[in-house]
Amino acid sequence: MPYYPQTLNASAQAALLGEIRRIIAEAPLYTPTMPRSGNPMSVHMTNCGPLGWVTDKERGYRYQATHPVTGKPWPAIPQLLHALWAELADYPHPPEACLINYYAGAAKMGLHQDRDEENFTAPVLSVSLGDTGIFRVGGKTRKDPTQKFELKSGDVFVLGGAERLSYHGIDRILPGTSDLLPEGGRFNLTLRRVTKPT
Ligand code: MD3
Ligand code: FE
Repeated sequence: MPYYPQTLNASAQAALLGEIRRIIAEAPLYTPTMPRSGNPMSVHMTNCGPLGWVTDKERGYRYQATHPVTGKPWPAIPQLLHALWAELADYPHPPEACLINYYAGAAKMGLHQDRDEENFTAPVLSVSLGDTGIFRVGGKTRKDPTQKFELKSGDVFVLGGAERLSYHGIDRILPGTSDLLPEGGRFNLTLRRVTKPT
């Protein structure tokens, strides 16, 4: 499991948080809803990059070029994240989407696969900021045994190759484990390649 603990030091975390604040000012966090049921997710989301991952009751999981509430194009992916991808992803094309998840208090994310991309040859690169998240990762089927990791502020995870389609989720957030966010909670950023390079 390519896990890079404490890859971002305190000043890099603060710089990245500043970029996230700027992105959210332009592309606000919104509450996604599940396909069919329309149930709200507990995680709030926005994106940056040419494409963003969204979901709603009517049209389900997909990537699109515009924010579902404002209708505007997503802001650009910060240079700092492009540099991290170039350093760690081992993939010769840039990411197209950066999903920004925000977990307040009791937010969690159930076990799932990331399979809305056209291209599974590229890895997914995750960066955590703020309170620690209890991350669970298993195998290619929902029944496979899972391993737990504590994702701390500044940690980076790269899931590629055979692990790209592993089931994974966030069980819970440990409140008060980081001083980075005055409001508490956790941001997770995932950089993704969506399309096949032409
Ligand atoms: C394992 N996010 O946005 S990131 C997601 O912390 C998502 O917000 C979690 O799962 C979070 O889809 C986990 C770590 C991660 C990201 C992508 C993966 C783990 C992965 C793709 C395949 C396997
Ligand atoms: Fe995921």
